[in-house]
Amino acid sequence: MTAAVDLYPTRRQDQPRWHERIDPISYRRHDREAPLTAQQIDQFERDGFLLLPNAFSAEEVAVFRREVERLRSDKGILASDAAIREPDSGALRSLFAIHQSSELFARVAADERIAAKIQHLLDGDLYVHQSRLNLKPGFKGKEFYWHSDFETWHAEDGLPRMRTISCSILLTDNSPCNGPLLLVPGSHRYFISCVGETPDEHYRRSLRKQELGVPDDASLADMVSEGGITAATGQAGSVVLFDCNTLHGSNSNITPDPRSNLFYVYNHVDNLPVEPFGADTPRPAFVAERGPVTPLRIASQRYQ
Ligand code: AKG
Repeated sequence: MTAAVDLYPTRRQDQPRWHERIDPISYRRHDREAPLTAQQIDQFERDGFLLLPNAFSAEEVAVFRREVERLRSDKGILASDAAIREPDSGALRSLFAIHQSSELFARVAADERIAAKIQHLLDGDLYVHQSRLNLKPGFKGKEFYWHSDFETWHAEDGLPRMRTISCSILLTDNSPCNGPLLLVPGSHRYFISCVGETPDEHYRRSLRKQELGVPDDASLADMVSEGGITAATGQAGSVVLFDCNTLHGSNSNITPDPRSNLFYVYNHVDNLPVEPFGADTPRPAFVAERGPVTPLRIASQRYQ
């Protein structure tokens, strides 16, 4: 097999470099069937993310939260590699592959209120590359340092192109204080190659605290001085769609109020991972689906 061309080199040089994005942002413009307005598509194109306030009702969020409690008390899941703990307190930080461990969260992944919008933006069939629940309990929930997801997915999973969108569903209110997702508008237009070689099984460390595959301070400062920072605050049930290359992160939660969010990463079926571009071995399937995949069957869903 010939190696795929690396359009976004990273973790190879001793100096960070900026590369212009080669891939489209929204692969399909607005048309009569679009489940997004022309303004929403323009906003996603310009900022690299889009907020959808109150996409799910309070009753639906209550159903999701009951399911989170069920997963959190499942001893088998808690003992698996998919359960990630905070490095210091040992508190549960993330649960991966929730679309596989939960029938309910598999249905949510296919919910037309999110998946149809992403299908339009990526123009074609989708599958879930990764899913996770990020719990940020009051007082104990720690930060996620600034990064572009695509940098890691390209280097460690072998995702070849930027044709991937994440969706975060807010399961608690995300206030300015309890560690909401922070995004840098416009950062999705440049790929910042990072410095440093990927160690073996890097995911075991990076999922708890990411230190490699993060942009250098000067690049971050430039990006932020250009685009600023937007906090994706909103009521539980709101949704954030963000491009795979938008720089994002979040602060620790030192308030008493928990911040829990669900994440789904949708990839276009033509963009399946190949060999990793910056690591010796790919990450395991619970963190990066490698296929073969069946396209998601998007449908209207009701939860009770
Ligand atoms: C990620 O999952 O890549 C994140 O950056 C999550 C950030 C958060 O949960 O605040």
